[in-house]
Amino acid sequence: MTTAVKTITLAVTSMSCDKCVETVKRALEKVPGVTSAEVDLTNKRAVVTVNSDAVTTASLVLAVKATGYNAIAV
Ligand SMILES: [Cu+2]
Repeated sequence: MTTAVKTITLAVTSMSCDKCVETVKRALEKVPGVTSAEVDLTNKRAVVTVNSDAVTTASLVLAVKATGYNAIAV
């Protein structure tokens, strides 16, 4: 089994507190193939580590949008 590890960085807008960060982080980590997500409130960035090429930036953006926040690829 091969494991492709890569990171995808997103800009996440409209987060205002640690609870937002937690919500976005949990949503991202629920996406199949995501091994971890680090969400930074100050820089409004999410760095997502994935172990599958099946995980796309678009699918991560959708996962964030489903929580009510907005994300764009950077
Ligand atoms: Cu908040």
